[in-house]
Amino acid sequence: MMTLASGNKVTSNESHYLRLVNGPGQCAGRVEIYHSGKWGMICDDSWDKADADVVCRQLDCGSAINATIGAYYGRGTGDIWLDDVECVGNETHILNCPSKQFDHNCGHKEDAGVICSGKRIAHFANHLLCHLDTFCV
Ligand SMILES: [Ca+2]
Ligand SMILES: [Ca+2]
Repeated sequence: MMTLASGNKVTSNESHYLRLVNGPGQCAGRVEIYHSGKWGMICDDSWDKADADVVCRQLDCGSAINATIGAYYGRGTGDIWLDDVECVGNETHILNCPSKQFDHNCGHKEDAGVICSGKRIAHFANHLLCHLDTFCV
């Protein structure tokens, strides 16, 4: 079940000026970065699991299950802050990855997103208790 393009439902977990918007839980959604007083998006050119891993880790959401492309979680509005992101996967911040920062050749139909695993924090009997989210695996 997906709610596309409603635009501003924010189920976010904000950390280090990074948030996930419009997803079904706190650890999935369109990636937005705060810069220069505004939230902006990431273009999906070169967007892949290594890049998504960095975002997931940064938000304490475990590792990436998927890197979503093509505005899977709806089109954002405003600026596109990053394009051609080329993380190795072990960077501590998405801005530490090589990319075209604050410059791009994209439109919002290319807004990037992530689906993260969530973070498993404890086992109780047969139950898995997950930190932050529903995507615990
Ligand atoms: Ca990449
Ligand atoms: Ca590009």
